[in-house]
Amino acid sequence: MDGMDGDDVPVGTPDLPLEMIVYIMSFLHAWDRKEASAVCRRWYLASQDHRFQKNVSFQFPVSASSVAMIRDLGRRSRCSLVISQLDGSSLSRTLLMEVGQWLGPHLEGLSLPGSSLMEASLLALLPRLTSLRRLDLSGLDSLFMSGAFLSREEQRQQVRSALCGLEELNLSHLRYLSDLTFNRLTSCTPRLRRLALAGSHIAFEFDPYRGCPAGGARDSSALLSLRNLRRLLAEQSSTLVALDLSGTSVTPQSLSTVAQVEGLCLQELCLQGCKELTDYSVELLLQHQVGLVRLDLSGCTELTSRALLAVSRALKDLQHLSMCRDWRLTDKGVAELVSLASLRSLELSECTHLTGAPLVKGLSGPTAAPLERLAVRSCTGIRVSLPGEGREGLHGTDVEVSSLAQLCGGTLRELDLTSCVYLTDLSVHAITTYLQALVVLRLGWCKEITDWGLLGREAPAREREGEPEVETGPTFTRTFGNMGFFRPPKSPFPMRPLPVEPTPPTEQKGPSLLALGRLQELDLSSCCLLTDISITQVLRHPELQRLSLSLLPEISDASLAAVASHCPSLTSLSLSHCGRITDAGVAEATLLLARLQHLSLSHCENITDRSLRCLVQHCRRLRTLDVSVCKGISITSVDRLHSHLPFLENVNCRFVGGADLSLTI
Ligand SMILES: *[C@@H]1O[C@H](CO)[C@@H](O)[C@H](O)[C@H]1NC(C)=O
Ligand SMILES: *[C@@H]1O[C@H](CO)[C@@H](O)[C@H](O)[C@H]1NC(C)=O
Ligand SMILES: CC(=O)N[C@H]1CO[C@H](CO)[C@@H](O)[C@@H]1O
Repeated sequence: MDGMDGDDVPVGTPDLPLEMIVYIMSFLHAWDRKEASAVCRRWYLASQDHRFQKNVSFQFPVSASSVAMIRDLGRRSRCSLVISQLDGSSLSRTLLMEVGQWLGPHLEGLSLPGSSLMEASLLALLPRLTSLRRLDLSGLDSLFMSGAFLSREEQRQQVRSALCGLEELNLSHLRYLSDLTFNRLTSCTPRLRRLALAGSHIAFEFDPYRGCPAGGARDSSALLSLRNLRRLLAEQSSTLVALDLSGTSVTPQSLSTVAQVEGLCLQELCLQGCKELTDYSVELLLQHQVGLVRLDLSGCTELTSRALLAVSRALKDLQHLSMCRDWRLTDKGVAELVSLASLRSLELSECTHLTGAPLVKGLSGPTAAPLERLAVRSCTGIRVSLPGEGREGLHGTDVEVSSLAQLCGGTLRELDLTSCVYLTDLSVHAITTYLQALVVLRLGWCKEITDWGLLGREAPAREREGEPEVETGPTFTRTFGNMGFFRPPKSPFPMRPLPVEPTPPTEQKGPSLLALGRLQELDLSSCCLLTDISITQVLRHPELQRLSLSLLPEISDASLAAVASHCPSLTSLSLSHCGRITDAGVAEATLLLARLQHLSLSHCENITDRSLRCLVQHCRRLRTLDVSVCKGISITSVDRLHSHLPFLENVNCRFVGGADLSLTI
């Protein structure tokens, strides 16, 4: 990229017509297009073509430089903003005024996390946002505390005429929401499709302030009552399809009255962590809401397999089900659920009684559609006694994972096996053989995985027998050309014909991790047997954006350098507790990782201020950095970062320099 500046065309690129550049850019991922737009003026203009402008979201904290950025964004036709750390300061007010002035009618989404904003600033902005589709006011207690938000009719009229097209409203985590403020706001948004009230204070049964059932005759100025919520659901039932009541104290009776609101046909319902819900209340809910496509019942700890069975019988169109942390669940009902032809995504993480057998059985059934997403983190029970168990070197977990991998075939995009601690290299081989469409793979804390697993090779016999490795370490060639093709274990299950052809053995790309060429996220944290031997060779994923190699004490700068040069799209990298990483490695890697936004180097004892200087120089987009417990880093350099990196939101620097550590412990 040397020799290029401002308006020059990249050296060697013919002066293509703009339409041609636009056409070429249409083949790029959005994030690559963003990079390309920084190359020269013509490429920038091409990247501004209306066809790319549909759904771009910009995220930044309040700062003097973000005020300047708003004007640039004003040239776009459509975008969304996520602005954090807004407060009552004049800088915040200026920023919002600029947003109104430059982006007003173009803004599609606005979210203000971690802010404490006053009513006046927001009321000055909202009337100008005439195309707004999504508004997220979650956690903005400062807005609702006084109870006066939108109390004047003339304000409401202005806001209503701007927001009458609003589709999504997020009122999660609000302590001071009351019937009055809720009604004033929702009267300005008559056609909501999605409403989130997660973790907000809703009085479902009893009004403690007035000592009477919630929703007596009058609207409360202190609480949001069930009666009032039902009224809104009824009024907007013709448009409303998604409701989030996670983390509220919704009781079985109140859920059933919500489900029975006339005309309400929900497609998405999120009830995470509603601990009072019972199996019976789920059955009642499903009698009235049979159109649900997405249902989240995670953390509803009273639920058992009866609820799961009810779901699989009532919801014929169900696509996404999440019942993580419902630890009473057993295998019962799982096979029926997985047989649902519509099911695409299943999350059963931390359901520790679950085994893999019903998943395998359900997926082998005639109606089962291939899953796209499966999360079974910490399901240590995925390990049943099966015909294959006891065969030499073959673990129950591996048998199940191998069968799952074959059955999910080429459609699985996301697989979370974090903390499935019995899984070994054989499972990794099955994954790389059958699941080559994976975009997300999480294998953190699967501590038995070794270099051989990632390399797609069998461990030498002496290693398998548990003999200590000789000092020179395993030998391997740098090319995979002559690598033995790994044949996955013969499955003990009756199988339907497999859709995936095994990679021919002559191919360079053997079933090592290299075979998962579409990976965007990979978690190998705490797979502590992994070393430079595999990491330097098999992490070559051009689309990889998020990578965790935390808690790998063996890996060194060689791994970091290899990752940096072969994974150019990385935006998030975690190397915490990698004690052998040094400043030299960071210096080399940062040259290549200009897209990095999140970096963790916590507990890396050989990292010093020199690394931070490299970050300032080369990783200008950094948003979060964790350097906690890095003895070699001084608090003065951390302070310098804040003034030099425009997007930096958060630096975790507990116990830097080492000094405080001894004092605090
Ligand atoms: C735009 O992005 C939001 C989330 O960022 C998503 O929910 C929505 O479906 C997207 N809309 C389109 C038209 O792609
Ligand atoms: C609402 O906001 C919360 C907190 O900011 C967020 O976690 C949640 O995903 C949002 N919900 C929706 C439906 O956008
Ligand atoms: C590679 C390297 O320099 N490792 C050093 C990291 O720091 C520890 C002690 O702080 C040394 O023992 C290592 O040699």
